[in-house]
Amino acid sequence: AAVKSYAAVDLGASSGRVMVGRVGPDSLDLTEAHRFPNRPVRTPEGLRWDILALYAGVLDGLRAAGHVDSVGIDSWAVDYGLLDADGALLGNPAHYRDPRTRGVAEQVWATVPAAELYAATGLQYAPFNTLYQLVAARSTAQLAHAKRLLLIPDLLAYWLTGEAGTELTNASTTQLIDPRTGDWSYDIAARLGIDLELFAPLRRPGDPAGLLRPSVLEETGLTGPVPVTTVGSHDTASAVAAVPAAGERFAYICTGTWSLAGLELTAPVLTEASRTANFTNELGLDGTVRYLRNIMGLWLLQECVREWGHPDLGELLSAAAEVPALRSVVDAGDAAFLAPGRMPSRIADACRESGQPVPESRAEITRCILDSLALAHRRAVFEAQELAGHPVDVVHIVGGGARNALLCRLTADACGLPVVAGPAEAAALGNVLVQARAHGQVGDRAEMRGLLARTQPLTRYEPRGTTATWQAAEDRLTAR
Ligand code: LFR
Repeated sequence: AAVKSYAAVDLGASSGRVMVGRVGPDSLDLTEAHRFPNRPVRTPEGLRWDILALYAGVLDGLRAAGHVDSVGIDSWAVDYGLLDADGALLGNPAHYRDPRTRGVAEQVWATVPAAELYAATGLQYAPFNTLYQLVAARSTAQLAHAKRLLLIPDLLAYWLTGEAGTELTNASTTQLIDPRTGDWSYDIAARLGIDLELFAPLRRPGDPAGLLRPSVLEETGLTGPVPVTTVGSHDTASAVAAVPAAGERFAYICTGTWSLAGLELTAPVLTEASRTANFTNELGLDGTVRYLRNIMGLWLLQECVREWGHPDLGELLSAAAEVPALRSVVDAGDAAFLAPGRMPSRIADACRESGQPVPESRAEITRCILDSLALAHRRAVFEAQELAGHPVDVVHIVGGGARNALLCRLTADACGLPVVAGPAEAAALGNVLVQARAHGQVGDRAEMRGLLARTQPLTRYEPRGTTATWQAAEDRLTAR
């Protein structure tokens, strides 16, 4: 039977890549066609994405990929570009770490109380949710001139094909979608003066998204027609689709710049307890709900490594493994760590202020970060089970952190559950598999996951020791 090739464009906060997935009746392999840096730029107006550099990287990647049967695009969530009446981009998209949303949530809650907002949208509070970004931009000339808003993957798909749509899994991170209906929250938008007409029509993973334009074919040397297929365009939705789990009793942690830790559910959890625990109900494939918490993730380490001039990561992690466990921990869910810069001293400050030993060496700081992440993973996995009434027997770690053995081992120990690590390129694989499904090559989600479990190398970590020391560390954190 035929093998088909799919290009998966997967854009992360620090790099983008174009991967080629080859799918056969019982085979799945992934190779990298092109990887390019994603360097946000601090402009006088604020922190912005260099969207043209990203688009150039996508075109280079498609050229390097060669013939493919289809193209799918996923990226980080919440951010968008605005187009004018001619369809031209109005400025560089703002970065979700840009401080322009500071204090905006309080303003929004004065109109729609936080509890009501959660009951209607199921989205955890994060200052960067698109809703807050749009309110922050309310009186800008750019928004006044905008006729169309496209989320990042939809913007790139528009440039490639000329067709505009709003992909649902990513739309669910705007805080303007009702997770019960999968349709817009018309009432919330109206009360906050957000014009839903800015958004292109909703489309779902698997839907066709147009054909590469003639100029794009020319630019990339590809022979048409090449269709673009809608995938779970939120990278986390694609990553969850590629969790190689069997059955339903699993938790997942999508690791990378962020750790997104939680469950796949069939219905949202919109209770007040869920809101105060800051769990989010994002939408996944096939009407599923990604019930999860955003944890600051390897961002904490990436920022330290940047500050230290990029020392060898392998050596740093081996040294960290030798440092005594759980000497000091920080709250890896704390929005105080959101902005870039000075990360080692911000972590040291947090330890000092909470009366813990201050980590000094690079190894100690790294250990503090990994212990803190494992602890935050534990808390999210436990609380999600409780709030959703959905018990699990195993934790799957996918994404870049699946390659970090120390992080996986500590997470298994902290949770007292086995951890299955891999695949590291989960977002790209989920992207490929949704395209393969749309092209009739794989069946339902369970079949996609079975194919992953059979074809991808996975590492299992059994929990060691007692979880009491982790509980004690958690009590130390929450006592404050
Ligand atoms: C991960 C991610 C998270 C989202 C954050 C900001 O890459 O997409 O799911 O909360 O980036 O968009």
